[in-house]
Amino acid sequence: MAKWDEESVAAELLACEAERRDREPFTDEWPELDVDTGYRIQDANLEKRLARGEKLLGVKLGLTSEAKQRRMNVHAPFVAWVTDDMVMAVGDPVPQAKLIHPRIEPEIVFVMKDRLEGPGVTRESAMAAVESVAGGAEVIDSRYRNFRFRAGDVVADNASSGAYVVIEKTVSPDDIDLIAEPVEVYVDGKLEQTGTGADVQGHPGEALALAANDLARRGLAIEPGQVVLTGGITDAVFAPPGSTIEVRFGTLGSVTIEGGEDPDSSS
Ligand code: 0L1
Ligand code: MG
Repeated sequence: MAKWDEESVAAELLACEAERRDREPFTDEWPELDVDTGYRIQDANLEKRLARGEKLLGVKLGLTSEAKQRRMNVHAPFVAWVTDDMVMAVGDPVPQAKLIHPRIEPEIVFVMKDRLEGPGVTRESAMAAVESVAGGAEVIDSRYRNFRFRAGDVVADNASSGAYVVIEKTVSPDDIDLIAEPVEVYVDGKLEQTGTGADVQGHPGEALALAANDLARRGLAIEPGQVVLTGGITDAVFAPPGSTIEVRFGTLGSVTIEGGEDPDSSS
């Protein structure tokens, strides 16, 4: 009999998160943990998050850019959940005490006006359902050692969710060229990553459509008022205690995130 099943993997992932403990990917021992199994585990853990009082705020996509797919060696995008427990205000430091090995990546964020339900959603119909666009940054964290995982592992792990911040400035989707929108990521003042909105599936609206169509396979939709993080535009940068990360967009503003204090230091 396999050592792992959906229930035990779900419980172990939440335990790793609570204890700030990483582990080897489950697929090392349970290769049958595929993407569909990963989604059942992800949804089971969303239910547990909601049962303990977290509020569902929306959806995040993972691995929608070539840069991210190459780095993680997983070559398909996927969908996961964001809750209010993951929200950072502008100016908040990286919540090191909750995370194992945080990394930061820039994201285009949509706030939804209308319900978006697949299948058959296109970039155009997806963008017509968007209320506003913002820039943001996701602080990803993985329950897998050295971020080593296969597709089923990372889907089960809610796509390496950790925390995220949305820059206060918002624009109407009609007032921004999302393909050309540039972003730069600085670590301790040094430029480390650059990209544009085109790096996200050619246009972040394609990622939004992809999310709606993928959720439809599980009978789910994106609801009015929800946020959608469309996926890291560039590779993520490490955000250790004491570091300073700045994410600077062309028109969507910028945010500086301090690495914060080392929760394991005794002083
Ligand atoms: O750990 C990872 O990089 C997987 C999650 C990807 C998140 C993203 O691409 O936005
Ligand atoms: Mg992301």
